[in-house]
Amino acid sequence: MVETMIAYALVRPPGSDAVQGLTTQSGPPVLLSDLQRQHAVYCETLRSFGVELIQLDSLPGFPDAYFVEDTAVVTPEVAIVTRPGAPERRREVQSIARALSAYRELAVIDPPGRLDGGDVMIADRHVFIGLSRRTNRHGADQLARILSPLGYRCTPVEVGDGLHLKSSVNPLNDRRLLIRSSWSRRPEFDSYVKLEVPSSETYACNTLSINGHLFVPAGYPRTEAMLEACGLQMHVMDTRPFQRMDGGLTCLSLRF
Ligand code: CIR
Repeated sequence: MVETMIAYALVRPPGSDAVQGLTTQSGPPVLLSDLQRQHAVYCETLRSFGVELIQLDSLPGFPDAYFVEDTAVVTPEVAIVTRPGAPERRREVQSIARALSAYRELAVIDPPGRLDGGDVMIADRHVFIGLSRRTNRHGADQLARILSPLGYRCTPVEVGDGLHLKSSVNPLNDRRLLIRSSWSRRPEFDSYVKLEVPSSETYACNTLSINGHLFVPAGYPRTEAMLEACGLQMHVMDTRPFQRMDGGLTCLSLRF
């Protein structure tokens, strides 16, 4: 894989209503202070990777808005503003479109398309588009119609378990994928070297490889040991507050 250097990461802090966001997790409620503290750690860590942060204001009334990854897909050529699968999240995109218009030409996903950025994994010029509870075939087809003429190969992937495609697979360096073990024989990923995450550690599939660094959720020792093979510098962060809201490291930024 040709590693693209990332110049910018667009982020937005969890707002005062962030604890009311969508989640499938049960258990004690997450604390706003924990979300805010770990978000600040996240931003500082991205900065240490040589990335310039574009920091948007929080968006009152949209408690999931700090999971900015779902609102756009950004390539070197274009920013595609999504139509998030969760109706409550749809109007997060206006402010994202405004911010991204300073950096890229914009394209949009129209109804009846639904697409979450968490379902889009780009490795080299290959775009894997997860078909999930959030992303439908119309959304995937629209994205493919925008990106194919730009020279991207687009492959739909049935997500099944997990919220998004990137809950189960993410690109590392040198044509390696970090992938949940039950997906290791899926034909879509045949041409990659696979590092298989054991089923007890599936959450760790959401590891972010960026500018020669690996940003890894804390608490997954087998995955961490396996990632040593990549020879990249590893940074481990406590993501438990985000996990309670069904989020992880990739969803907290838009990187380009
Ligand atoms: C949601 O359900 O939309 C948020 N609570 C979590 C979104 C996580 N996004 C991502 O993994 N890309």
